[in-house]
Amino acid sequence: MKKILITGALGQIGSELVLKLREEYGKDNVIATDIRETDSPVVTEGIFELLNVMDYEKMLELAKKYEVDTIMHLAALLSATAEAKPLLAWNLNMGGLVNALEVARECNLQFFTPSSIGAFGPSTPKDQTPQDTIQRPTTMYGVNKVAGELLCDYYYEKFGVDTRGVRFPGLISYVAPPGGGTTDYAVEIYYEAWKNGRYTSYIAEGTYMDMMYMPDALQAIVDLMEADPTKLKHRNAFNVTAMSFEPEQIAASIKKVIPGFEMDYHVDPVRQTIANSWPNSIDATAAKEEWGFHATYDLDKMTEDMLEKLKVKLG
Ligand code: VAH
Repeated sequence: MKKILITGALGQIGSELVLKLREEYGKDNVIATDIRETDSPVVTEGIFELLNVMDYEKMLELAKKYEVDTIMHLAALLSATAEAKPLLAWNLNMGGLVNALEVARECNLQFFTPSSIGAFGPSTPKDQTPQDTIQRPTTMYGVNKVAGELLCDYYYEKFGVDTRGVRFPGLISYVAPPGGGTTDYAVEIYYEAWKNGRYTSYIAEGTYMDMMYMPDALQAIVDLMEADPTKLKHRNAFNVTAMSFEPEQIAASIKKVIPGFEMDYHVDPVRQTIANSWPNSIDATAAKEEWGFHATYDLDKMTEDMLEKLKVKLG
């Protein structure tokens, strides 16, 4: 992996992954793309191109123009948005993925795209969900993620494309707020705690979900892409996680820093239904054994860093 094209570069993962890859591989070796331009450093401090991932010809043109050897496909609608607009989600999430895989096949590129714990459903074992288990998700996002995992396996087996991926848990970050996810409450709570000292959670007490701080997620992507391919038995969709918590636990962690913080609940039935269909905790043994995955942030260490960074960001 030396020269990388990234789709969805202004999204929650992309906004930080682009900056990390520019540091690791050099500014001229990271081509950030998204459907819009903003004043983000992703646009202003390196190579940026406008790209709608539904435009295969443009994606192919950019891959050839910059002579990339890797494509990281991040552009997608997240779970709650996908549930509100299921056909748009199918067309964008699957159409964009097929285009990116076709560009990777055509140009012989290494390929990364994230799956999610959303790829599991109510009939999946909920605690310490295994790497290989039943996947019958009941959301359009989950259907997209399972289909995406299978498609990436197919492009590896059939065309020899070096596809790799992880099943991300909820990702928590302070740079670009997430949009349209179910786990976003675990990001919003930090912003609200800092600004107002209180938060109303749309996810119910006792709802456990896997989570990870963004620095660990970014390192996992780099480590997987640089891993020895002969060691990868699973290749795509590795379970990765750092922690699993329910709203009361993240509130308690925040209270250690902001003693007066208060939380109450106003449950959103749509996102609660999605969250209920997902695991309580997943097992990341395969990722640890096959490419040395490890997380460095636990809940309290993440809370400390998030609130520090928001203090600077929000003043
Ligand atoms: C979502 N943040 O909530 C994403 C993620 C596991 C959750 O896929 O849709």
